[in-house]
Amino acid sequence: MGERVRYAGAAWSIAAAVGVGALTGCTVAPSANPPSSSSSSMPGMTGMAGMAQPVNADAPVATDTVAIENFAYSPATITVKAGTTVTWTNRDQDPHTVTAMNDGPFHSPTLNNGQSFRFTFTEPGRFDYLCTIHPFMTATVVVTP
Ligand SMILES: [Cu+2]
Repeated sequence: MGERVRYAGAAWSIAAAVGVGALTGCTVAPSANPPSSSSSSMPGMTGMAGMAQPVNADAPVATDTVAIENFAYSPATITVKAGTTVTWTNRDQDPHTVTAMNDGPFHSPTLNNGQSFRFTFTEPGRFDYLCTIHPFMTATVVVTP
């Protein structure tokens, strides 16, 4: 009796191994088909790529001046050294704000056309901000030591 049980157990484990092998073959194939959904940090960029945007459209720019125009911050990402005062100027007819996300340190009043906002960055770090009136307007200040 003991012999039969042992034999049955061995047969079962072979079947299980084959099953696992088949499963692995199945899962590898589909995941290899859609390759790089990797750089999906910016969903909107996929559509803009077809509009022949410069590749470095959102590359960091070393400047302390940001224009707000056409419902966007320009440049969208800037780098400054700690201690730098950054100036934003609204060039749109519509009002905008410069408001740090994640409880960040700056929060401008509403800026009307031609008005500016200044903030001095003392701490190194990455500061994402947006316009509270048009929350799709986002940008970043990277402060280096
Ligand atoms: Cu705005």
